[in-house]
Amino acid sequence: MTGNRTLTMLKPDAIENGHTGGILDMMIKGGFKIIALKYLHLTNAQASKFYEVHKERPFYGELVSFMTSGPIIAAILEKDNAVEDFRKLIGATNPANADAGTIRKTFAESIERNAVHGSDSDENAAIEGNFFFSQLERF
Ligand code: FUP
Repeated sequence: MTGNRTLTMLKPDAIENGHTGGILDMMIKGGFKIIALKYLHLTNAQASKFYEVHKERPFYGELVSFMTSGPIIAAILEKDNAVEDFRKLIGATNPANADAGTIRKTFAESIERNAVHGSDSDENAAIEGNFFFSQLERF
């Protein structure tokens, strides 16, 4: 079942820039079904925990600061081959390198303010889904 699910966030830049509807539309038209969804403003502790794997990276502090700069939308999405297909739909981390027609090419500002998150493995999709959602919040 995990192989069919991924976790996404619409990041503060995407919300601020009014791209919520456009991005969710691309996800749904891309064949992803919304299983769970919430609008929230991460605390410093929550964002630090979510991005713990990056804590030794030079951009960690800025990443946490950006991710707590405004509200986000978190969602669990379902589709066959969800993790890989979703990473294709969002495009490269740096929108300058992302393919035309991808979410990041269309909506992201920069490598830091890159509009969306997508899990990078089935294992992390499950961990990240559990970070945001209880079983009662999944439909
Ligand atoms: P991705 O899996 O495409 O989201 O990219 P990474 O896991 O490599 O990075 C996680 C987040 O860290 C990115 F979405 C944006 C941020 N980041 C930077 O701010 N600077 C960098 O050089 C690389 C990543």
